[in-house]
Amino acid sequence: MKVVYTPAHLLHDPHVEFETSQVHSPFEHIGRAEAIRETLQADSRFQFLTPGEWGTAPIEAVHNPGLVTFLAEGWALYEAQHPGVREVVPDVFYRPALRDKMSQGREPQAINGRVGYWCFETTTPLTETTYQAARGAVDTALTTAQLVLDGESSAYGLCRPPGHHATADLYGGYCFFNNAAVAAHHVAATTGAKVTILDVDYHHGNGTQQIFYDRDDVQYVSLHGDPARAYPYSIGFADETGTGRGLGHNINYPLPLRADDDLYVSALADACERIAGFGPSLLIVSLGLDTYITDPISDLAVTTDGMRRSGDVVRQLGMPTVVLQEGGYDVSALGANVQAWLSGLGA
Ligand code: Q9C
Ligand code: ZN
Repeated sequence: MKVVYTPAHLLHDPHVEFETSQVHSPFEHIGRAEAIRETLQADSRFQFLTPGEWGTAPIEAVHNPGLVTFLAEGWALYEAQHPGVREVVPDVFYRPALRDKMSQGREPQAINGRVGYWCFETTTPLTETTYQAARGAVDTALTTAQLVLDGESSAYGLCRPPGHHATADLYGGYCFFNNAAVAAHHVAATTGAKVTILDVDYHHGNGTQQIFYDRDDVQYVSLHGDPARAYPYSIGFADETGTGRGLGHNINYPLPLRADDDLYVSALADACERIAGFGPSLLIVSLGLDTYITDPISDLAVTTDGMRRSGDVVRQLGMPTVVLQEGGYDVSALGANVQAWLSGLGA
């Protein structure tokens, strides 16, 4: 199986994360992607290649161009006003309700205001070179999709930073650009084909759901920790099924605490029946390994064998499959879990 990887991810190297009302070292760090790279490079079934450059047009087909501009220039403008700052995190969030009864707000002019306009939470620091890393992750996703369009039955893109929490207008949840959404839209728009995004990250992919919620050409199917207890808390419920033309094309499987391999694989088999019913020409998997039993920020109980079984269930769909890396924070097991999942898929 071909693997797309770029060292550009090393350019996103935040030193702190403000989470659970504490400052700690980031869960989402460069060692994650390097652990996956080392495991797959030691396995002769995987051949590595670097992504091509796709520019900003495929990104701006999904995201607000203002978000792209902000991520490209925001750190330097902020640092100019706050010399010596290493990573930028908002301290004032733009909340539309602040302007209740007034005209709709617009992007603030002051850089401190702009950060809180484009970012929705505190765990996603913007560093001097984050933008280049985020662009590299999108290039990785697009190149991986192109490999499958060109005839590979499956391919894996080692995207970092991840993407599925980024909405059309907002970054957060360790995500800047929605890699899977950019790839899915690019395939749907350029080939006219139907695409499914199957999201198996522990966290609901609120960004991906938002981007495709009113569309009937891209189906979104997600298995995740129930938002009644799990991040992102306000989205990912089973009754969110799409709107307008998109009605019926958004499918959520909120999962209970400590869901084990059998429960997980049976929910995934159900999800795959819904995917087969939609009949896409291409499947994109948002692959998070934070469903793993010892993941430090999650609460499911999937084992490495459960990862292999999951890949096997997806293989049985028999669809051209683009696998893109999302979360997974038990770094000691991350490489083996990706390897197991891709082995199940038929690597
Ligand atoms: N106290 C991905 O897996 N922190 N993002 C949650 C809960 C953010 C996870 C805070 C988790 C984001 C791609
Ligand atoms: Zn996650």
